[in-house]
Amino acid sequence: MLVGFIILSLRTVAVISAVTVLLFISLRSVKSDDSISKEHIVEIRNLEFIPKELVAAPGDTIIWINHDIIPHTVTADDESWDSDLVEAEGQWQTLVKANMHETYFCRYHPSMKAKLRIVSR
Ligand SMILES: [Cu+2]
Repeated sequence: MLVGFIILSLRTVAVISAVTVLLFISLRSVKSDDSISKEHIVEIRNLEFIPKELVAAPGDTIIWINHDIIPHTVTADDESWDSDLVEAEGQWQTLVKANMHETYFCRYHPSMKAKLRIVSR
């Protein structure tokens, strides 16, 4: 009888612990979606920025990786931000700001155009 009660209690404790852990994990993942900044990759291939439009939030980091065999730049249309030269297989990154100019191009190849869409998270 006592042994049965102890086993039942242990099972109850185990179930409660498992539920608590699951709840903690799910709360953490909800929180991470809200507050943890993200890292985005924009690839440069064949004279194109991929993706052409990237949605990002202030505090996120965007990394441009140049997979072409020639250098490019990542330059805001109003020139308020600029990577300068990004060598072949080189990369450049910047921190997203709320008031950042959203359209950009390459100084060497003005037909290379892309945009950011900055949203608050
Ligand atoms: Cu270019």
